[in-house]
Amino acid sequence: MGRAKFIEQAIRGPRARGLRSIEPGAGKPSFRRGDGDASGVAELTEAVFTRNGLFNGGEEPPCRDAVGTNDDGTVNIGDPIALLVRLFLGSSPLPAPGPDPCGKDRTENDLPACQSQSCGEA
Ligand SMILES: [Ca+2]
Ligand SMILES: [Ca+2]
Repeated sequence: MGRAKFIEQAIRGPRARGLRSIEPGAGKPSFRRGDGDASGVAELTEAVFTRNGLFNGGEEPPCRDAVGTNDDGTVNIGDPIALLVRLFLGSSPLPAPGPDPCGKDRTENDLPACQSQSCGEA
């Protein structure tokens, strides 16, 4: 639900709000899906960063949920591939949140919750 709809329902009163006014993932920290290095932008370097972390002993991403671009609850080679397909072939958007704007993960998985530095504080 967008902010405008939430405000509209808040103005109309509690009967109109119901449970639909609760954002999925409310209370969770926010991040941009695909922005694995927390730079604020999901770009080609993310795919390289993730691949290096997985196979070349590279740096661990600060937010594993962000590099989990296909949102299947694991980080593997499918994630940089999903990002590359999105960036260069214009496939369907990555699962929420993101990569723009910041948001909360709307699915439950075993990846640790993370607050991206580029998204401010939770
Ligand atoms: Ca980035
Ligand atoms: Ca994944």
